[in-house]
Amino acid sequence: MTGDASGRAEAASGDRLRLVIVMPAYNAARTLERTYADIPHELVERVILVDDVSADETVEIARRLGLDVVIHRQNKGYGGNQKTCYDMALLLGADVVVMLHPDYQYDATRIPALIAPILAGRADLMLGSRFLGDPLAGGMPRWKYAANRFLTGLENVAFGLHLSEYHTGLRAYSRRLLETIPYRLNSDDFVFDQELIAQVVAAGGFEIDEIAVPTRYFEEASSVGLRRSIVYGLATLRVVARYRLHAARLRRSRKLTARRAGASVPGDPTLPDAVVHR
Ligand SMILES: Nc1nc2c(ncn2[C@@H]2O[C@H](COP(=O)(O)OP(=O)(O)O)[C@@H](O)[C@H]2O)c(=O)[nH]1
Ligand SMILES: [Mg+2]
Repeated sequence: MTGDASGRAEAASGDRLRLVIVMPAYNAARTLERTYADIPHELVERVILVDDVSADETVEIARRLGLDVVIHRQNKGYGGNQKTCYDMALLLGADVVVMLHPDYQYDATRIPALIAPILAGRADLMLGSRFLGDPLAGGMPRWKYAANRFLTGLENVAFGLHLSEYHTGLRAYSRRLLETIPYRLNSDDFVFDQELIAQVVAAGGFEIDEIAVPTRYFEEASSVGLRRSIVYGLATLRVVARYRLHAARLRRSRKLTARRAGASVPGDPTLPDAVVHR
């Protein structure tokens, strides 16, 4: 546990809402400490880092910083990493969960603004959007900017939303949302993030909103090149198509069928495929 309790928000019942930060990590040694330092610790109950078999000192640094560290036995990928992140956060009693990349790409000092609508009961999914600011000025490559704009436009039409971007790595969720959405059925790859949004839309009854976050591009902040981006883009198109077929009742999708709210966490809560250090 980090920080003191005084600044934490209080639930209507008077209980403090537990904010848990999860960091899906893969070779984050050079950026983890900076990312961690910017977290508003006075608001946070726990910070969990899930290591996807990094080849660098990510785990040692995370332990030194006092994070809760979970180590995958084998590399699962970015989506597989997030599955462990959310399983752990729910298991540890999180009321609100923030997903923060440990690569210092997203500004962790924006977390209070990001979670405020969830704490106020006005939103269940909050996205930190780079496109509410100036992503090109922040160093986003032009081709990523164009691809993001194209996919975002398509997703807005398909989902009936008006978001400025869907591809951000700074997100916050209510516990109710994570308990309802069958995220364990999603891809273990980057498209996990898009599948989750499609699930939220398909479930209905969840408010999605966004706040502006600065764009930060530098060498360690991005490992995804053209080839992986093309795979990701095509996978995103497939998510959109599957969503439309599901919504039109032409082809039902199990992934897009919400679980009962309050149902237990899917998968084995003892996480047999991971080693937990606390
Ligand atoms: N588990 C896992 N995480 C990865 C992998 N590649 C990248 N990541 C994580 O996924 C996040 C996004 O990747 P990144 O390269 O920063 O993508 P970009 O910023 O969108 O270009 C980062 O927090 C990485 O630590 C991987 O192969 N496995
Ligand atoms: Mg990044």
